[in-house]
Amino acid sequence: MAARTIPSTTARRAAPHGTSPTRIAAGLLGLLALPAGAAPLLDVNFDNVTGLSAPGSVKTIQNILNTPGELPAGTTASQTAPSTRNINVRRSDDAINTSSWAVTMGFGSFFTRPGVTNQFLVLGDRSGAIGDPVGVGTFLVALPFVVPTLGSLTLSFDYAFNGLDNSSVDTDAFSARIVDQLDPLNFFDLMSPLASPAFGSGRVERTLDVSANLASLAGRVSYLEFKLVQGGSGTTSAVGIDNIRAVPEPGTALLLGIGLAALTGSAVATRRRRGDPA
Ligand SMILES: [Ca+2]
Ligand SMILES: [Ca+2]
Repeated sequence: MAARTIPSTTARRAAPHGTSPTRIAAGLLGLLALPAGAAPLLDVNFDNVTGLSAPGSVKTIQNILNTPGELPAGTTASQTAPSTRNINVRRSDDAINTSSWAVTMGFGSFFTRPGVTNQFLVLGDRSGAIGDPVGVGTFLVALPFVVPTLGSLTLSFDYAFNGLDNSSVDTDAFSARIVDQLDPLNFFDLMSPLASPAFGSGRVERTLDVSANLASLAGRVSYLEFKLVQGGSGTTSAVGIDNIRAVPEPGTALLLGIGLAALTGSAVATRRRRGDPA
């Protein structure tokens, strides 16, 4: 019964407070015009990690996770023997970056940026050029975020993967996946369309339709998980990672905007029905 007066009173009274249909429409048009989509769900470049004061400085993942705010809350890491210091963040003037692409040397300055000291994540090496540890190991970092329920999601990161693969035993491999926080068997492999094992470097950028590709993960807390496996004795590999981003695409932002506009309109209508001041 209250609905009889809502259309006219909402439009007339709401105008001075900035929620008129005209303003909502203008806001939606603004969203339509946005080229870059909504705020990122993940945006990690490791340049905020403190304590790397000189070339060769290494800050272990354990120390980083003990420093609030240097990685997203809830980030996890794990590594097996032979050492517990083989996941870390380093500077672009570290030997692992500046050494050549020769096997078990470095990343050929892949992470160097003009005029700045860039910082990046290393999986599978303790310090200096690649070479320590030699042997079997698994090195994993997982960053949490919530997969949107609608639209599409673009995930991107830069990586460099150099190693000595004793493939007569097991293959050294680098993987990147989106994994359900509560169900490790529910995951989406970001690397499977690429050459594997992907020795080399490059930028992975994949835009996924949530309903088509990530339906079982939609709305759930998930991890963007990076893992290096050294598969057998005599193998020595390392991976560098930087510029990790997860961004909802404009379609998702627009739908979110429509949802917010609907909620705003609903709140105004509720206040009108209750007779509250705007
Ligand atoms: Ca960086
Ligand atoms: Ca080393």
